[in-house]
Amino acid sequence: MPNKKTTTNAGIPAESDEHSLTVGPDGPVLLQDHYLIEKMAQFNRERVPERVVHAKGGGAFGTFEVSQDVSQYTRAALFQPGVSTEMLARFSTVAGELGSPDTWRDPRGFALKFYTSEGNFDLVGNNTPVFFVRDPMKFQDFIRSQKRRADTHLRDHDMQWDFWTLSPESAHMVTWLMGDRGLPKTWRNMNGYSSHTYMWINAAGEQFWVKYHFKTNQGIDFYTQQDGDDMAAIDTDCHIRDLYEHIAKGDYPSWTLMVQIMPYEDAETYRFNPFDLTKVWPHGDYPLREVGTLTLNRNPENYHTDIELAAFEPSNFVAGTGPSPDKMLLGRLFSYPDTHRYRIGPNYMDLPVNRPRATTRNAYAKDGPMRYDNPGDPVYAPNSYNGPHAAEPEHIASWEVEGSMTRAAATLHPEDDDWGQAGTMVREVLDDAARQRLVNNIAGHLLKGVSEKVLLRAFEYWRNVDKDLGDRVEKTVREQQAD
Ligand code: HDE
Repeated sequence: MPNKKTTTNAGIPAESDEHSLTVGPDGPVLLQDHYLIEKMAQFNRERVPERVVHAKGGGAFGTFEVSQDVSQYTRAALFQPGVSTEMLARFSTVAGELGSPDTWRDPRGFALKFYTSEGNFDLVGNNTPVFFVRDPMKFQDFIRSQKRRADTHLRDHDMQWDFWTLSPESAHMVTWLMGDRGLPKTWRNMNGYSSHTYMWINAAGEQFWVKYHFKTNQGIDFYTQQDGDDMAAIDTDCHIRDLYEHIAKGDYPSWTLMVQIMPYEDAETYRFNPFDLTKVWPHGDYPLREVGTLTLNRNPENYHTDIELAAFEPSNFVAGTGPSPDKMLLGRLFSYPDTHRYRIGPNYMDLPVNRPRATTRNAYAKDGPMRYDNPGDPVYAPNSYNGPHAAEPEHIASWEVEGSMTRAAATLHPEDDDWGQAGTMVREVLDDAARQRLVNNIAGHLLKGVSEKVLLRAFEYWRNVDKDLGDRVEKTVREQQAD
């Protein structure tokens, strides 16, 4: 017999796990059966709303160990030589709901929370170094075009390509999406990127621009479209399972953090807009430098508590780090705390997985639903009763701005356009086999219900990326339509 006795939520021993309270064994169920009512009411309230994007995912805890000295660029404690920081990672798809297959073609979320000695630092990236759009005004529309129609409640490739072909800035990211990186074999076999440009600030207050690259130490591996489709029918949770089982058997996945550092003053004259999220900084311009190693070595004890309620927010900047003029990043700084307040509640930061762990919290936030770690008096600042007071920052992350209010596309740098970097990737980064898989993936996706008028735009879209690629895509589609 198990030694633990079932209790109610109030700790009162439950009278039965199986039988409702009735008049006689066959009589009516009684309203005073508090435990039965508690069980049914609790069951109806077990779900929190799933994430509006990145709903399907999984993750684990680990450590980040600094191996190189980058202190000349940042004073952030977690990036100092020899420092080890506990962290949490969550990987995810983007468009699929909670029950969708791990092997749908999609970018993968690569969200990191570092419990640093100066407060929590969150880097919420993807497995791609760029993104589909460069203005937050279009993000909501982009996501809706990837999800479900209003009439059929079905995903619709015509809708996806209608948006993409009317948004040429998406070309670089769609090339990544339709290529091998759009269907990683496991979360262990993919890189993670900040995608955005961020700021680093050193102890002297000097500012630098930085892009983060988490290079997998397990090697890049991917599914072909057919293998991914097959796996979706075999095991919809194969990525969650893979990560959990490898950590459980002590085979800990790791990533090496590399950064690209741009001197602050280079930004203005750089050949690409360094804050345009649809662009990379070619590594020849700003080489990768190693910082340290991220290792995932502890599975969540409870998926709901540790992963479903985890709240990542790009706005958690610790000293020595900061934002950049990237419009998408600045939009995200509002959106993540907003979505957490809606999804989990205003005191989401009170939850163990979201609280700072390596430093004390002296916030004046108080009360509200489900708050259990409430600060005492004084409840205001300034005060003369020994309450916390803000320390004047040694440096505030900042950049120069000028101009009157407007709604306009960002200024173009010499080599800025919507097609060039995608074309360079197709011609110079992909090998023949990868290019052929790209053609097949694009054509296969277009053949699933895309209307003729959108098809014609799609062929032009791909010819703008690379003439040969576009011609091959059109030829493949037309041949298969004729079959
Ligand atoms: Fe997100 N994104 N995002 N996103 N995103 C969310 O926050 C948003 C963008 C990313 O594992 C949401 O907690 C806006 C880029 C990841 O819990 C939401 C914009 C990148 C995750 C949100 C973007 C990301 C999210 C929904 C455009 C890569 C999962 C649930 C301005 C650099 C984090 C949530 C996790 C989740 C907003 C664009 C990555 C709605 C407004 C670009 C990895 O707040």
